[in-house]
Amino acid sequence: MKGSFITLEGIEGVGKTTNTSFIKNFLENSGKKVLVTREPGGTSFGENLREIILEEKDYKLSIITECLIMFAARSQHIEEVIKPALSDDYYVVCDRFTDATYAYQGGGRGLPKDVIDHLKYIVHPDLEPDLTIYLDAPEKISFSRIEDRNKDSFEKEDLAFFKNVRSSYLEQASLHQDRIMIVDASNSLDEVQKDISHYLKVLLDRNSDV
Ligand code: T5A
Repeated sequence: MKGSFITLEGIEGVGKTTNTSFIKNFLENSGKKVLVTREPGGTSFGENLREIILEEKDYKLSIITECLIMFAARSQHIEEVIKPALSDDYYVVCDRFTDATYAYQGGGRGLPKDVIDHLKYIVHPDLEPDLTIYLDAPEKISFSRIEDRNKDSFEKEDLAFFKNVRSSYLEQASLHQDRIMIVDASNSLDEVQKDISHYLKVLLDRNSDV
C-alpha cells in the first residue's frame, strides 16, 4: 500500500476531533490526498453500529458483545474504506482505531488483552497505523472541556473508568514507542499542534525517503 495510515487516540475531550481537522489541513498543504474517517463508524454499517453502542439503552451490552461490535464495524471499515484509500495513495486519518479497544474494552472494562489480540489478528493481521498520535491529559482536564455536552453511554462512566483507560493507553504507548507518539493535550492548542506538526514532518520525511 502506498498511502499512510494515521490514527488519533485519547480519552474523551482531549481534542481528537479538533486535531483531525488540523492534520487534514497540514497534509493537504503538503500536497497529500487525505481521507478523514472515524471509529466506531466510517461506513454506513459502522455508523449504524456506532449509534447502537453510544445511545442510551434499556439493556446492557456484555463486555464481549461490545468488543465484537467494535471489531465488526472495524472489519467493514478496513475492507470498504481504509485499504482501498491506502492503495490509492491517500493519507488516511482515523479518529480512533484498535488502540481504543485495548484502552476501553481492555483497560476500562477489564477484558483480557489476549482476547483483543486474537480479534485483532483475525480482523487486521496485516494492517497497523504508520503513526498514532496519542493525546494525553488527565481525566479532569479533558472532561472539563466537554461538560456542557449531552453525554453518550461511555461519557457517563465514572472518573475511575477513565483513569484505567488512560493507564492502558500509556502502557500501549510504552510498548509501541516506534509508532505511538504521546502529545501533552493539557497544553494550549497551539502547543499541541506544534507537537503534532513535528511528528507529521517526521512521517513525511520518512515517506519521501522510500
Ligand atoms: N470506543 C471506540 C471504544 O470503547 N472502543 C473502540 O474500539 C472505539 C473505536 C467514541 C466512543 O467509543 C469508544 C470510545 C468513545 O467513548 P467519540 O465520539 O469518537 O466516541 O470520542 P469522544 O472522545 O467522545 O469525542 P469527543 O468529541 O468527546 O472528544 P475529542 O474529539 O477528543 O475532543 P474535541 O476535539 O471535540 O475537543 C473537545 C473540546 O476541547 C477543546 C475543543 O475546542 C472542544 O471544545 N480543545 C481544547 N481546549 C483547550 N486546549 C486544548 N489543547 C484543546 N483541544 C481541544
